[in-house]
Amino acid sequence: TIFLHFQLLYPSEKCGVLNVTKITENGKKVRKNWMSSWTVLQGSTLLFAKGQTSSSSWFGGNQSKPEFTVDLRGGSVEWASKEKSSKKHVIELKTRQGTELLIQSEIDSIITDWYKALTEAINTHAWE
Ligand code: I3S
Repeated sequence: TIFLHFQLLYPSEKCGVLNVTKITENGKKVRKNWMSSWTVLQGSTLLFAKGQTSSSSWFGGNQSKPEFTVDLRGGSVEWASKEKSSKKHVIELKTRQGTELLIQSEIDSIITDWYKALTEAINTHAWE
């Protein structure tokens, strides 16, 4: 499957299951649709694959197609304000293309690690 091949060709720097929703797409506000998503950070690309909840399912090969990808170059991350979401531990990710995402985990340490990893990826690839 595409996702498995991507995994083998480009080993990920970070991956895990996060709750994700878009709030803006190409500058336009869209309705929230929180979903649990297998998330992979590879270089300046962040991939989301719907329905990936365990690593064993990679090898099953079903549903491993990336749902969407985000180009982090020129983007920004910050902790989301209370107006953006009532959930705890929410990161707001803005892309240069005008897409805004909220990324959340119930687990404090997991989301803190993602915050660091995303910030680092954005800084590392800023001049590409
Ligand atoms: O920012 P909002 O509109 O209060 O976001 C909530 C809604 O999207 C809600 O769904 P409905 O479209 O059926 O109203 C979601 O179930 C909630 O999770 C959203 O709020 P949080 O605070 O969880 O991001």
